[in-house]
Amino acid sequence: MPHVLRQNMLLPVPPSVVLHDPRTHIRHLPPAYSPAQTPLSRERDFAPTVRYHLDSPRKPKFRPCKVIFVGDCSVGKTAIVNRFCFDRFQSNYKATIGVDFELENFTVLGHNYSLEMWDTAGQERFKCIAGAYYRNASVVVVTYDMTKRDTLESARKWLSSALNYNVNQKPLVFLVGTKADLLSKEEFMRMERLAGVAAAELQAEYWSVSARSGFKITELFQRIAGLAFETAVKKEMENLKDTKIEETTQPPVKSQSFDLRNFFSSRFTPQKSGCSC
Ligand SMILES: Nc1nc2c(ncn2[C@@H]2O[C@H](COP(=O)(O)OP(=O)(O)OP(=O)(O)O)[C@@H](O)[C@H]2O)c(=O)[nH]1
Ligand SMILES: [Mg+2]
Repeated sequence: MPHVLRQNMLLPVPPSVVLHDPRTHIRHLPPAYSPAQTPLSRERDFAPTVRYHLDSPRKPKFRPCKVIFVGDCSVGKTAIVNRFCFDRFQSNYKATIGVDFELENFTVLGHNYSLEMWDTAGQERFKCIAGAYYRNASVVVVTYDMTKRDTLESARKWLSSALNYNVNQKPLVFLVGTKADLLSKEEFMRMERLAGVAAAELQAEYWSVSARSGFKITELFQRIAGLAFETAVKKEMENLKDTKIEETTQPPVKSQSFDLRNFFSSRFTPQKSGCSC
């Protein structure tokens, strides 16, 4: 009776396994789409100073990173966010009204890090509403439709209006061509060449993706999270350095005198109500 035997056997307890989502678990700096052409980091990994800083026993906490998606209407902004966040694709077009918001949690080098994704409307009539959500963006993703060249020409306009709301910081800029699945190989290569020139002008990192097939979607979001995280750590390192310099430039306090008269007078004044017992 093999089933009885198995019941009575003392089976070893299986080790508890923590499963990480490989999409959102980042241990090395994800590479650029074309590492030779990016104006952002060309390194294959996070800077050693960043790893060293994070090794300290103090566990730094990082604020969520604001990522804004801008571009002409119907270029596929909502589709790329939905493909990454929910692994779904809808072929019928439903215009975004104003702005949509999604939060995605990552683990980068063992630290929690979230991307706040602000998917803005491309339709002109919503522009004034969407503009209000551009502020404090750490990352700007300018999106264009690879099948429509005029949407690439609009990229400059979208980027400059996003940067106008972010004059105090320098966001990381990505130029993303969508709907790569709809192009023949020749059309794809021709469009990438044109977009590469535009990306260089805009000082943006270039990516071609397809929300329909999922081509390069995960890689793009991992790259955004990895670079934004590295930038946040470097900023924290700078801030710490500044506060240390401030502390060392403060004159040392040699002695302090306290006026104890008020302290003793309030303590030893007899109570008006007399003894409480
Ligand atoms: N074939 C194909 N179609 C796509 C792709 N991405 C988006 N689409 C289609 O393009 C249309 C517009 O996509 P959306 O993501 O809604 O465009 P949007 O940029 O968010 O548009 P607005 O919200 O109006 O600014 C939809 O019909 C999508 O199904 C893609 O990668 N491949
Ligand atoms: Mg949309």
